[in-house]
Amino acid sequence: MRKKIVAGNWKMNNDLSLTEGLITDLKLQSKTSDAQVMVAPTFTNLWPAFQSLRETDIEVVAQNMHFAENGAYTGEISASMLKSVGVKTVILGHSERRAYFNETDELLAKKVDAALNNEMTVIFCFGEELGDRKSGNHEHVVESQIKNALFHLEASAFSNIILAYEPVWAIGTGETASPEQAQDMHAFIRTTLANKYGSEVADSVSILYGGSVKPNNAKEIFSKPDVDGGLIGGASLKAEDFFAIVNAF
Ligand code: G2H
Repeated sequence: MRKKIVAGNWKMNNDLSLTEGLITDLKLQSKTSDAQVMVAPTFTNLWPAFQSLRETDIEVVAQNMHFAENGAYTGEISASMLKSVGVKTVILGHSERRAYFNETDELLAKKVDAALNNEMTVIFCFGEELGDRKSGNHEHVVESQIKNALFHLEASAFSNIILAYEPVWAIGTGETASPEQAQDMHAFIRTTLANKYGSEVADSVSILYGGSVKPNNAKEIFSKPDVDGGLIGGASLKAEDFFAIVNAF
């Protein structure tokens, strides 16, 4: 059985007091599904979030990290720094990092290696742009993003990899991939993994969908057999909406 996961990506939202408020609200929610819940605050709020959520089953994860262990990388954060504040999982390759911070597949491969070498779990994000979808090139784009950043890994590494398919045209736009589009792509991703690593590995990896998941569309998206959860942006900033999505499983 693959793990079901719903992760809230808070992006660059919420200062310390708003983060504390959101966490207080999260603790008032009750979970009726068996999904693992994660939240990704900004770097400055990781430690207070970890302290506040440590007695709960909500995991605190980071939105990014650098590949180096330490050194002259002004403004960056390493895997061991994340681990020192209780973080064991990191989101890498989000399309906003790729688009605004020029993160390439090659760089992401190094970040993935650094996270895995530090015994962290990676939520690896990828997805095609609107033009790729319109030209029918979406599967090719997704396949190369996965191959370039992950296919140098041993099969055993995939026990610490979660995939997140996020079509760029559906991020924060209110546009969602239809449940069928999500299922088709997730099945394609699993086949791509199976071709390289075999079906046992492919069947064990959780593949999340991200892109304008809301309380009113989560159930249908999560009902698809190859969709194992969601990476939630806007709708994760309200505890009630986020838990409506968590409980849509
Ligand atoms: C995609 C998603 C979370 P949103 O970026 O990663 O954000 O749900 O706001 O589209």
